[in-house]
Amino acid sequence: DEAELQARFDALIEADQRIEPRDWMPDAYRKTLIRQISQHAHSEIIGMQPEGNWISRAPSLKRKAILMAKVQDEAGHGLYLYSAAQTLGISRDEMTEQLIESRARYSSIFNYPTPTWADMGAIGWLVDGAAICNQVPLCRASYGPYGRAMVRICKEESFHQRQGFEILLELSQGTEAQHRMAQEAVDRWYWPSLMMFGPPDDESPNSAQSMAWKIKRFSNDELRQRFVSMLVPQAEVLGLTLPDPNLRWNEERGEWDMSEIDWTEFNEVLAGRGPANAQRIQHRRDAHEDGAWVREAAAAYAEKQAARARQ
Ligand code: FAQ
Repeated sequence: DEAELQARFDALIEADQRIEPRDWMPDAYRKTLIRQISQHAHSEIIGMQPEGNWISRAPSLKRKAILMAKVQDEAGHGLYLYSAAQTLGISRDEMTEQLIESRARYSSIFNYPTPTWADMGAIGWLVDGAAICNQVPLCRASYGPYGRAMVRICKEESFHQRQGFEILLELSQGTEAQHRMAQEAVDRWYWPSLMMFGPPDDESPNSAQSMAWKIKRFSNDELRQRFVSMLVPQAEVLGLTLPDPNLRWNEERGEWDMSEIDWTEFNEVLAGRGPANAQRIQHRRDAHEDGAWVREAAAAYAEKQAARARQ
């Protein structure tokens, strides 16, 4: 009966074992996973746009090839994640509808524009850096298909972060104008990248339950702190400054003191009023409509094959 199934589920979680698609799971666990995994998938897909903007304008053939490979990786991540969500009983069509009708969330970070080439460096260094900090612990998420997808995704994100770091390093050590461009991109992306970790712990409605289920292993603020610890020495190597005059190590508390994050900005972006929200969704909708003929052709082909098999 239900109580027995619940007890078995609780024991698996307690023992750090994995829950697999055919296992019984509480409805709320299924729902929260569909929410998080589909949001994550949408983020990867929408996240192709800010960098896609620079593929045709990359400063060299080598840079262009690298950027194309990175953006293709993001498409791949989106597809694994949609597949992981599908194992929970939601269809890919349903998730796509939710996204293009603006009923689903995706990461706030992808609603900012990319006016210069240095933004490609800042995205790799800061956005992929934040993604790694957040996602390495997700490799141990209690839901099997999600945790396993994260392993490969994290390996690719590490490469992405290094390529961003390398772009910034080269610009930082370049001409004065290049150095300035690198610094301005870091100034633009630093605060939004800290917002990627979500609201502060005391305003994070989902954290406690997700941590009890071992989907999340660390709180939003813990991961944000870990990210800052990673950035500080790297910024020094880059010769760039993190745009927070109050950033310093607090020996007593054993954490970084920092300025207050502008949560009004975060909430505005979540409400759909960030600098590029409308453009991102419109682009995704147009791409979906433009792809209608491909879906129709694939369906017609599958139907023909099935009819042949029946003969
Ligand atoms: N943006 O209670 P919590 C990438 C929402 S990396 C938008 O703390 P939770 C790689 C949250 O959904 C980016 N919404 O929620 C890449 C919830 O709303 P809901 C994607 C946000 O789930 C790099 C509400 O606020 N990574 O794509 C954000 O426990 C470069 C309350 O928040 C992932 O998705 C935000 N920043 O913790 C691609 C990682 N923060 O659903 C291309 C997996 C919070 O109740 C280029 N996700 N919200 O309506 C997670 O780890 C978690 O879902 C958190 C949020 C940590 C994001």
